[in-house]
Amino acid sequence: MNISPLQKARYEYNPKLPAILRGKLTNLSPVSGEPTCPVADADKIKEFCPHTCFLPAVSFVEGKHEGLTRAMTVGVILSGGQAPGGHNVISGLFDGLKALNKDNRLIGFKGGPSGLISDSFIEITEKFLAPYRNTGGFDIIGSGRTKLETEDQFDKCIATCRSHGVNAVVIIGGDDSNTNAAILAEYFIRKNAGIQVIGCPKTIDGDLKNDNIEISFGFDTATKTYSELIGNLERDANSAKKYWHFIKLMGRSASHIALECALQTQPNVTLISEEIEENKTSLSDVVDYIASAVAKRAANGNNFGIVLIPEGLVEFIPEVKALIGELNDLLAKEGNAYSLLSNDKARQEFIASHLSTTSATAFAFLPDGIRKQLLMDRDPHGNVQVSRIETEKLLIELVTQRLADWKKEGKFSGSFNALNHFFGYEGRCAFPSNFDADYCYSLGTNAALLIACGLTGYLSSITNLSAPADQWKAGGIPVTMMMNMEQRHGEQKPVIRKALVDLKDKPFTYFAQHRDTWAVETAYTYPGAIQYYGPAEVCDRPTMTLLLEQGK
Ligand code: FBP
Repeated sequence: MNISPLQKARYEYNPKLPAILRGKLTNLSPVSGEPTCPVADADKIKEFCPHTCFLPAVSFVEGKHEGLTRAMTVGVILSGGQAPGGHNVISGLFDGLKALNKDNRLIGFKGGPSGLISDSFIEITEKFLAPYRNTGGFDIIGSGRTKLETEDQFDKCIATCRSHGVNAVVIIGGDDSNTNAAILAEYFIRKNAGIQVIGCPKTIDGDLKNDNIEISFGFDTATKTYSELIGNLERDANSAKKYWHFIKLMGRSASHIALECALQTQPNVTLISEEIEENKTSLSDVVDYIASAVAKRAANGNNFGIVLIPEGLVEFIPEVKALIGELNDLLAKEGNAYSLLSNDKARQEFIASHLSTTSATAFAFLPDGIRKQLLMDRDPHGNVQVSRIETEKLLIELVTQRLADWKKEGKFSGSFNALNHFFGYEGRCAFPSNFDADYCYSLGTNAALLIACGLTGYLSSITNLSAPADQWKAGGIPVTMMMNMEQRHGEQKPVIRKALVDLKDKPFTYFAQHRDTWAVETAYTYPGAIQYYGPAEVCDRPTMTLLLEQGK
């Protein structure tokens, strides 16, 4: 048996669409709103994206629009890290295209952006797609992290598209991939290529959002998967009463995943990177904060607990952030000289000799393993690979030392046994929750419509997501609206600004109001496994972040 009973049952699931997308798609028409503006650096973004900057947001209403039924061939790529629901975006796109014109075709380029460059493809047919409907993973066509940035790559994309008669490309990706989408859309316009580009907001990290992109897909399922596991550990800890579990959670720079999991499980300590940066909390103070919670609980006889750590934490601790900034620039400029050095010792000496005094001190303070992890290759977009930095182990080591000091000083009399965990990859390919299955199918259907309307440089946007699916709204926003200028690989580049946790918004303020109680008491909540069948309040419930953001 290679199909589980759940997988078989999920093939029968009919994703819910917003009411506006449930009828005949050919009876819909786009309505343009006010011109939009980049989040910052509008003049610079306009220089890079003259045709797609300041475009209006669009929404769909009932009405007639010319050309929706023209025959189209669309290409699709999955880009970056896996996120539950990608297969449903493709299903929605396929069904949407076929609903507009049964002769429309969908071509999947394999392995992410590189498939578009090298023309590695498969035509998506109903028979091919059927076993992937409502399933997790990106295995239908694979994904990749190749950055589309050179004109040579763009020209190869045009050649590939022309060879298949592709009129539009859908890029299913996160902030970096949709930055690629915006740049590609501009290039295609500039070259008169007649190829549109539409993005779909993917990433478990939840950091691709604004008023019109309320959540990126995959965040819902991934956080529910991690929260189930955290809840199970909480119950285990509260049963055995002998371990502290230090759990690092994926999410890159943003702490949305850690915050959402904290809201769902009420652990003893949750670090929020954005707050640590705002308060300029040093590594030593972070250690103090955790050790104090351990000591307070020990004083009540509770030598157990749960600590949640966002994976990007180190990038936000002021002294480590400054160090990473210097390392990024240094590796961008002196990467060749650095890579010619024959061993770790010589490399670390080379680095230390090129750093400012403060950063050299911070570098020297870190354990050898973490120093090596900070020097690992950046990803193709220039990001430090934070998922590979073992912050949870670093914190266990430092908290153990601190508590040993406090024991000598008579400030701590309990026991401290810590176990480390990293939850990341195990949440990226789960069967999409009903929310993600519905949301993704809607994003894909909506993308087909945006293409049929002739739009380019737009992100598929489904909003009002804390309401039942039939009340969701459909439309599109220009990608440029989310862009600003940032330093990448030692240069200023136009990129989508990552949406970090807003310390003034309701999800964080709710957490901040409760965390002192959660730290001392054992106030755990156990969300249990994702449920696909049963009452809507159990199966269709969106994240607490979304509910709190939308005042529910
Ligand atoms: P995206 O930004 O591409 O969606 O990636 C999400 C993510 O899961 C991050 O949370 C994590 O840091 C990273 O991918 C890990 O990358 P890789 O899969 O290359 O190890």
